Amino acid sequence: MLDAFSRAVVSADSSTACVSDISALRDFVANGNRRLDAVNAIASNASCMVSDAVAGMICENQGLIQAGGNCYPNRRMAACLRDAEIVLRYVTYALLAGDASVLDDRCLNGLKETYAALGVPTTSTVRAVQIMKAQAAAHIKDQPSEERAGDKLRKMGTPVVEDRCASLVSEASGYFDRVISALS
Ligand SMILES: CCC1=C(C)/C(=C/C2=NC(=C\c3[nH]c(/C=C4\NC(=O)[C@H](C)[C@H]4CC)c(C)c3CCC(=O)O)/C(CCC(=O)O)=C2C)NC1=O
Repeated sequence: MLDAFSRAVVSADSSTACVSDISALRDFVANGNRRLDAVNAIASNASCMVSDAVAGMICENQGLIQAGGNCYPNRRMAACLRDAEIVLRYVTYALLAGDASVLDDRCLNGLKETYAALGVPTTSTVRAVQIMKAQAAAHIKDQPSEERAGDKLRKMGTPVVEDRCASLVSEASGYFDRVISALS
């Protein structure tokens, strides 16, 4: 598993050079508190995000919870909720580390094959991941919508800078996209 620092060392080493591009690492340090706020925004809303994403996925495809569907019976429903939580957790690890390797190596490696063997439908999984991607963006920006969240609306109240952490939103989105492409 690598993070932004070890990644810089490994890349420099593979071309037998010293770490020369310090500016990206300097930014990583300078914006460290924003990164921690972003991770916290996801982690502390995780159970709500997971249940909402899986509920949304099922609403759109109710065959999943009928006999023969992959969220039926309750044992599979529980496995599905657990998997969505696992994916979200590894995305937050990657966001914390500033590097996707923990997500790739410990979560996505072999997942497509596992799902194929178990008959877990990847299009539905991808839908749940897309919903979590949208939720994560809203929570990092601390702009969850009243329309979608209803009385569960919860704002972190952390000071959010002018660009609403655009670079962290796009970095997090990239990790969700990695999950989607690993399953597709
Ligand atoms: C640390 C990384 C890690 C991952 C990622 C992981 C995934 C994982 N998901 C599994 C099962 C499963 N995954 C699902 C998930 C779903 N079914 C649906 O219809 C939805 C589309 C979707 C939820 C979004 C289901 C239902 C099962 C059980 C399938 C079965 O036993 O028939 C299994 C088989 C073993 C088990 O049931 O526990 C693994 C290994 N395990 C790990 O250790």
